[in-house]
Amino acid sequence: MHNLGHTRSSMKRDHILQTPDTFIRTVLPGMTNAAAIVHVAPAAGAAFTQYTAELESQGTLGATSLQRFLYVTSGVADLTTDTSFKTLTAGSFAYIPPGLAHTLTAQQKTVLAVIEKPYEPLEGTAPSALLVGHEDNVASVALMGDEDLQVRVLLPDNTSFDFAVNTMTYQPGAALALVEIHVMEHGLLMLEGGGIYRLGDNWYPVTAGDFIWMAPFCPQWFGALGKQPAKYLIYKDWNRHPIG
Ligand code: UGY
Ligand code: MN
Repeated sequence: MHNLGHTRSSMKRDHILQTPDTFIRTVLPGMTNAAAIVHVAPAAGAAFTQYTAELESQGTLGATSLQRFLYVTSGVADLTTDTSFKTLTAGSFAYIPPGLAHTLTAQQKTVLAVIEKPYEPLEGTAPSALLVGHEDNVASVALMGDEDLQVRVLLPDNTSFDFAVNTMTYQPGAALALVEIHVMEHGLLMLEGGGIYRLGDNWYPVTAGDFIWMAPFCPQWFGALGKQPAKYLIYKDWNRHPIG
């Protein structure tokens, strides 16, 4: 049926909710047998770019000189550099430092969350080397003592990284303990389940497949609804002074 111009997607000064019915696919330079859904980019006011890459078998990502983070939502892909070869499966993630030449080739249909950001140098610190891991091997920690809200911090929390990427899993009924207002911005991909996201003065029903961008200081709160856990992948800028 025709949607008569309705969508849950919303674009406000300090946040974007982008739902799959409004996704537009494009091909970024260097991508082959692949499409990108760009969720947020500097054009919208963000300091990073996040997109979903949908790769056919043998599909590849284009090159970047920026630091890049990958998280596999489904499929299998090979990440190759001059000195390493890693196979990524669902739940695998990779941190690729700025300037490291690499190729990412799908073995089968594969979907990845991709985050790219210019590295913010910090005196006395160098960017991390290539890092590849799997979510299952990352310890899960209760947020503020709430066992029903588990966080996995995927990247080591040290100043060689200027951003963090975490997964957060809420049991049905679990919620953030407060409305957060903070200087960090977020890119958020709903992976499983759903609930209600407060963004600014708006309350949105959200579900797996949705993307949210939160600008710095966007008031934010989430409560999980339904009978299955809600889980999201969340990016934030981290470990740097706000004034740069
Ligand atoms: O890490 C965070 O700031 C996280 N608790 N924010 C969020 O889930 N909206
Ligand atoms: Mn937050």
